[in-house]
Amino acid sequence: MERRWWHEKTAYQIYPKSFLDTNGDGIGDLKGIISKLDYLKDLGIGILWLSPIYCSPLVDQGYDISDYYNIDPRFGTMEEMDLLLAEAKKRGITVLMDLVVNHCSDEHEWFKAACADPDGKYGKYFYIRDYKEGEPLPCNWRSYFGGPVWDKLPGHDDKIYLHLFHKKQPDLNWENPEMRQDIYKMINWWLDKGLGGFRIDAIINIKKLLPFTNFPADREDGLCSINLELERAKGVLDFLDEMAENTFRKYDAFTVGEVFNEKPSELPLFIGDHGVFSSMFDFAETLINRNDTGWYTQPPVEPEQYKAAVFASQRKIEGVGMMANIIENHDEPRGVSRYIPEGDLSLTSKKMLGGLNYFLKGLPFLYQGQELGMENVAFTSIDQIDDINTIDEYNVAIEAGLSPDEAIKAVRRFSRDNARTPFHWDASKNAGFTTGTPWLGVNPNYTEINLASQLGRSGSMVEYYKSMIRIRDDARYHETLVWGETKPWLEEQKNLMAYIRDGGAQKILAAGNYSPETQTMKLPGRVKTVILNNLDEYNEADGTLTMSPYQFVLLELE
Ligand code: TEU
Ligand code: CA
Repeated sequence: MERRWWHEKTAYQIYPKSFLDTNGDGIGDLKGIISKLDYLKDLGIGILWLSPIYCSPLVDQGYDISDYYNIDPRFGTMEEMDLLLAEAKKRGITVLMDLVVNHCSDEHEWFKAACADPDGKYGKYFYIRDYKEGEPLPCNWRSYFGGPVWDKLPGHDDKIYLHLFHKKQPDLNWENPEMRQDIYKMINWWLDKGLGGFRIDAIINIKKLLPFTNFPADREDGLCSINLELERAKGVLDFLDEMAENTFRKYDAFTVGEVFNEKPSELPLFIGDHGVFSSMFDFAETLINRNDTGWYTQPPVEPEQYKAAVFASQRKIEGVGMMANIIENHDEPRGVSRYIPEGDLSLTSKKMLGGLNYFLKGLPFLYQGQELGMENVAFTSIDQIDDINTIDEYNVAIEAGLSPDEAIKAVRRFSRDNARTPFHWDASKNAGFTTGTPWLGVNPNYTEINLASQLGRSGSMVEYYKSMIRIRDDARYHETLVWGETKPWLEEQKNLMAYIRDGGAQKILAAGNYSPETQTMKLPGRVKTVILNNLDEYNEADGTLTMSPYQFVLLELE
């Protein structure tokens, strides 16, 4: 594997709308991000990914872009964006924007032009089909946010257009070379400006299964999951390779793709030395127990399932490339609430999960608030939810016969709004996020979990994250922790999750007692250094470590 600068970095995702508001309108902004760059630098961050800040009606919180060349005024100005790039650079931080090109907004000028003249140039930028009332649709796919993927083209009773996501997110037609060139031009425009690269949204969706085909319905609505067509659509890598060739490779830009469903043989093509992306997210853990029936039927994750998913990913990347490791992002509930069994959430168990994830092979991507141990929200009513995905899943649960109370309880565990509530800066009103009314309610537990109360306090979550980042950057461990192979240790031992990072000359063991009971672990060798421990105690005797509930240790072996 070729070694690149970004293999060594720790990345951090900012959800700008919820990071820090500086003008009291309740919406986080670029000025807020700029003012916290020192905090991020001090944490040890080398790559910063911003969720979308382009002009947008914000129906899907910026993942519906109406102008790729401008910053939405609610987030700030292009001057502020330039300032952010410059200030980040001074601190050795590379900035990534979100590249959302499977679809745009229905308020984008291309879509407006397509509506004005569906047979003209811009009509071919989208998937538009003729339609007569009462006829079957071209296919029965269900959009990600519910309902058919087809909707009436505004202003035309006899035409429909395709949207895999919300109806205000029309899909771009990647089969059209002219459209693709327009996208490449836009990407290069940003890279010319000094942007370091992109996180690439929903990119697997750009290749459609054509001609449009029906599949057996999987719910009462007569529709089927998008996954069926995704599995069968062939050729996405041809598009991606062309895109990389025309854009990223020319700039040596860093890219991380949102890829859910690659086939094993495709992994090198995605993230190998000459792959189409630098990296892609490992979503294996987020896919545990997922089904097409709806969130309300999804059981909680068991520790053994978590371990199996993580190790399977570690095995498949070995010698190929590096995936970006996450415990959460803006589309997922908070990792600590999801992967730690209910009732066992504590500072210790949060640290264990953080440690088990952080020292895996790959690029660690932290999501804002993860470093504080931010948790899910106990939403009690759908009125507290903004996210279109959660509202859809709530309706699915209601249609299945659940009461509103049961439905909210069932879907709140997965709500994307868990991760989207404002960042907890301090214990003052609205967690110090805004002086106005936050666009989304603050998690009431901010008085206990917030940055001001943790910074500089030894044993706090944020100081623990800082020390993990320092350890990975430390010349004594760096080579092994970045490049060493991951070898599961005592994989069969229930509720023990342990692995050796094997750098040849050096071996480092990461081990977590993923249970509320004391447990013993046979050590693979003599311990030279206890590099990190989430508890003060350390009970080793006769080559065996007795681990307290949710204890996590990082040990250098002799
Ligand atoms: O997510 C793509 C995607 O597949 C999501 O639908 C995901 O399955 C879902 O959020 C899980 O609950 C990306 C963005 O990350 C997401 O925020 C956007 O809503 C979506 O694309 C559309 O742009
Ligand atoms: Ca603001």
